[in-house]
Amino acid sequence: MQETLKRLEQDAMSALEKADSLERTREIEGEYLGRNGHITMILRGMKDLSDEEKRVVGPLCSATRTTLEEHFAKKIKIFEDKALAKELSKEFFDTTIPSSTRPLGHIHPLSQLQEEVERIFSQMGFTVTDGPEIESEHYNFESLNIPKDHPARDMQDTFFIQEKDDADHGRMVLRTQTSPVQIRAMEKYGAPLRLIVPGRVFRFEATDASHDSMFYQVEGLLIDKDISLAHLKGVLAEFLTRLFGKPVKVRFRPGYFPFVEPGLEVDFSCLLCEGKGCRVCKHSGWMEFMGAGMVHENVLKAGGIDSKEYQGWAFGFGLTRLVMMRYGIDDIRLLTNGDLRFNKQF
Ligand code: FA5
Repeated sequence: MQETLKRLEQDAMSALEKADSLERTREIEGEYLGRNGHITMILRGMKDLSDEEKRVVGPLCSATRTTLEEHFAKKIKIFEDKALAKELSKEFFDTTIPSSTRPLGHIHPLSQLQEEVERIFSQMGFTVTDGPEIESEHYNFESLNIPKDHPARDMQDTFFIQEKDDADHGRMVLRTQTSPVQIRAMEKYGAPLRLIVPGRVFRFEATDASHDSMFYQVEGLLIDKDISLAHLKGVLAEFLTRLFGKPVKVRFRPGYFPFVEPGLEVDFSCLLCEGKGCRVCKHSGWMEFMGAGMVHENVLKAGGIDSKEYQGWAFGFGLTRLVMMRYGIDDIRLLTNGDLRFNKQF
C-alpha cells in the first residue's frame, strides 16, 4: 500500500507538471482527488483494513492527499492569475480613481461644542458631572432656596409629570435647570468641589426664534476655602479665550437668582467688534452670557456643607444659545428639528 501511494503521488506530480491549462489541471485534480479519484478511493477503502494497517496507511494517505492538494491549488492559482491579468489587459482600468465612499454621519454642532467646553474645563481641573433629567421639586427648587409658593418659581415654567406630592421631595418634574446637580454633588462628594454639568433642561414655554422647550445648559460649581468672584472672572475669561481662540473680556452686572448671593449676570466682550459696538451686540460691545453668583448659604446647608468653612460660586449658561452665537444661527429650533440640510453644514 505504501508503494502504491508513493507511485500515485509521483504520477500525479508528473501529470501536473505537464498540464498546460487550467482545464487540464482541474481534470487531473479530479482523477486523483475527486469523488472517485485514486486517493479518495484508497481513503474510502480504509475501513476494510486491519487496525494495524490503518495506523500505518491512514497518516500516509492523509499526508499524500494534503501534499497533492497544495500543489494543485498552487498551479490552479497560477492559471487563474494569468487569466485575470489577460482579462484586465483587455480593458482600461484606472487604479487612481477613488473608490465609492459611503456617506458618513458627523457630530451635531451642539455635541461638538459640549465636547469642547468639557475639554477646556477639564484642563482647568473641573470634573464633568451628570444628573437626572427627571428631577424632584426638592432638588430642582427647594434645596436651591426656592421654597414652595415662592414667586421665584414662576421664573421658570415647569413641566410637572406627577400629580401626587411626595412628603419629602414634592412632585417629579422635568428639570428646568442643571442647578439641582449642585446639591446632588455636594451631598455625594462634599467640599471641596470643582465641577461642570452639561445637560438637557426643559421649560413649559412657547417656542420662538430664541426660546425652545428643551435646550442645553452648562452648570459650573466651585467650592473651596477663600474663594471669591475674582476667581470666577478669571476662570470665565480663560474659558472663553480658549474657546474662541482670541482674548475675551468678562463683565459682571447685578442679577437675581434665589440660589446665589450676591447674584450676577455675566456678559462677554463682543467677538465681532471686540467691544467697540456693532449690530450684533446692539452697539453695547457686550454679549449677554449667563447667570452666576456666590452660592447662597442656604444652598450650602442643603448640600450638607459648612458655610463657615467653605464658600464658592456657581454659574449656568445656555449651551444652545452659545452654539447659536458661535455659528450665527438665527433660529434655535433649527438645532433640533432634524433637517439634514441644516445639520450637514457643521
Ligand atoms: C438658570 O437657569 C440658572 N440656573 C443659571 C444659574 C446657575 C444662575 C448658577 C446662577 C448660578 P436662566 O433661567 O437665566 O438661569 O437660564 C440660563 C441660560 O439658559 C440663559 O442665559 C439662556 O442662555 C438659556 N435659556 C433660558 N431659557 C431658554 C430657552 N427657553 N431656550 C434656550 N435657552 C434658554
